[in-house]
Amino acid sequence: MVNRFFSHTELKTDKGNTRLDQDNIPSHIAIIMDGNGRWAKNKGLPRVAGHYEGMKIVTNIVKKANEIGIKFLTLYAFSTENWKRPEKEVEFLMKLPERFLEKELPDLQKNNVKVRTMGDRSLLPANTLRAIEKAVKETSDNTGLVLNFALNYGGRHELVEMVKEIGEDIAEGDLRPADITENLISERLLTQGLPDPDLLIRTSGEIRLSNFMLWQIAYSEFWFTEVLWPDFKDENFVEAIKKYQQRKRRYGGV
Ligand code: V07
Repeated sequence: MVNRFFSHTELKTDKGNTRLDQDNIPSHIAIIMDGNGRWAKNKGLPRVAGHYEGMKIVTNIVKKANEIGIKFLTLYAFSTENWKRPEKEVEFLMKLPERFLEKELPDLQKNNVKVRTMGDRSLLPANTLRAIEKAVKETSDNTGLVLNFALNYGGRHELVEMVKEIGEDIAEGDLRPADITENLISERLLTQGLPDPDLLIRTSGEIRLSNFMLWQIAYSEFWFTEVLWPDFKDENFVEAIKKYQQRKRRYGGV
């Protein structure tokens, strides 16, 4: 029960207990899940232990997002730059989609979650690809939360591929330069069918985009936290959404 006589106390001790404004729930949240390696290092553990712990947090946040009524959740799981990491670490990371889905697919199904991915699938190991394709297929008719994993994704790469495609269409005579609009571009990106993110969250204190969704975040609210991804709690997630709700979104107007 909320103490209505001492609401100042409630504000001070807010651990995510106050209510969200149900009329202003962000439709699409994108998250850069950073700090897994540092979390492990702080504990004297190998980096992969951080990645594994981070995977458990994905489960929690998907559940919470669903509960809150988020419609689209995009998670940056693996970037085009991540291939430069030590081979053993890449190998471990590439097994995580399969491990995650093996454990979570039944619950995702039960909760009406629709799984999709964005990024170049051609470089993924066969087992990883198979697990992902199975999950995408089996959840394709679900109508609840869209859970979009950015996997081998890079924002500039996405833009380059879009421009190539448009160039080809023009060369073939199927498209005129005058037909190029913002909508046409949006429809040719990997986020086709998804609205632009309303809120971008990055954990672990780094204040940069790292090649994530360069086109799509033009008007997104950004929320950064020092909390490392494996330490990220439901309360932190709710806090981010509350901060979003407190901001006045202007879209360049006044
Ligand atoms: C990965 C765990 C979360 C923290 C960030 C890095 C490590 C879930 C997936 C995943 C991807 C596709 C899919 C289902 C699950 C995943 C990678 C890394 C490469 F269809 N977590 N997670 N994939 N981490």
